[in-house]
Amino acid sequence: MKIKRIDCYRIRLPLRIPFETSYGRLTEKAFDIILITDELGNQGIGELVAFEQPDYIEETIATARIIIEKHLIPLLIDREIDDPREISLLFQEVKGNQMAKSSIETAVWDLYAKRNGKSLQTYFSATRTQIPVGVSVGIQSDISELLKQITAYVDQGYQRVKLKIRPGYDLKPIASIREKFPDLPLMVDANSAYTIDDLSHLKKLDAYNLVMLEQPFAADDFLDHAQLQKVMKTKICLDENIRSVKACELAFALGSCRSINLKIPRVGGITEALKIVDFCEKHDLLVWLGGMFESGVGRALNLQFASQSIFTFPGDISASDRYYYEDIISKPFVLTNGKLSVPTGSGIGVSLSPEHLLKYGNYETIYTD
Ligand code: OSB
Ligand code: MG
Repeated sequence: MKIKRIDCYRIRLPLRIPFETSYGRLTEKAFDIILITDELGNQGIGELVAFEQPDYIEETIATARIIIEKHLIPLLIDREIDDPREISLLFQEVKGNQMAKSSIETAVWDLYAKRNGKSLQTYFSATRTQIPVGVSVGIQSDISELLKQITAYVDQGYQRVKLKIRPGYDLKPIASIREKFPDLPLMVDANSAYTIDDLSHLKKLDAYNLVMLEQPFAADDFLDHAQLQKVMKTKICLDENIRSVKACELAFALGSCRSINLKIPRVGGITEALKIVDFCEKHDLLVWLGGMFESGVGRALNLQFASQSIFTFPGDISASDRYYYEDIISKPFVLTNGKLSVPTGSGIGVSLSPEHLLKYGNYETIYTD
């Protein structure tokens, strides 16, 4: 196939509840929806999930746009593409910038599946139709407000809760949740807010039967995480560190973690994500699918990917109404018995809502031949 045209919607969706982490507060999610059209008029859709601030990892939506327009699109056009697995090789000369790469790579996968009239999950030999999901809860200064939120999510059926923590906001909220929900699958995510000096403090988390502790230390640290994992009973999970299968190999070799939060955009796309799934399967590392406050487009992709049988642990893939008042796809995702359904159409399986795209964003053509 040949790429003939690339268009983009630049969207801002207000969040229903502001999302606070150890590094900041998000009230609105900005993202780009990228549409790639082939010579037959088929269209693949990808989402650029980077944030506006470089506070989760270094990439931002603005840097990603430059990488896409100046460096990735020129590599993509004027050539015959037979298989989406070629894209990650093609992009290898551009270093880093995984979210930029992923927005294009996943759109090409969607395009390819649509050309062949197949659901994306068929390319992963995946057959599950209902995916168990969890919810990630932001920092709430008021504990009773926190408990109210968690109670509502548990009542809705979410199968696992992840609490954001930071120094000064950890033992107390965790103990309050445990008191009210002794058996709830509960985990915590620090987004790099601690250092090895907090080792003995973090060891106290072992008392709360947490399913895991996500990313306590810096995004480029493997040694301190290994030191902590050695003395903690609770599984450590790496998120920000994991940009490639190489990072998984390193983490595994050093014993830095026993679980991997896999986000397709943070590793540059589907092809690299599949390598990570293989590696985790081979080495008995618990792998599960994380989220980036995606719109329905990224969520559909995540559900297609999470339909592989290895993803039994509930991912950060919540229903549309956990994040947004209105989604930009025609049918928002709803929670049924703690699960979301894998969309059944071809490719990622969802169609866009033209009305909502224009209500919340602007349209621009970024390449035409
Ligand atoms: O650290 O996993 C994280 C959201 C944005 C950026 C980083 C993270 C998160 C979440 C929520 O925890 C995931 C989601 O529900 O999309
Ligand atoms: Mg995380």
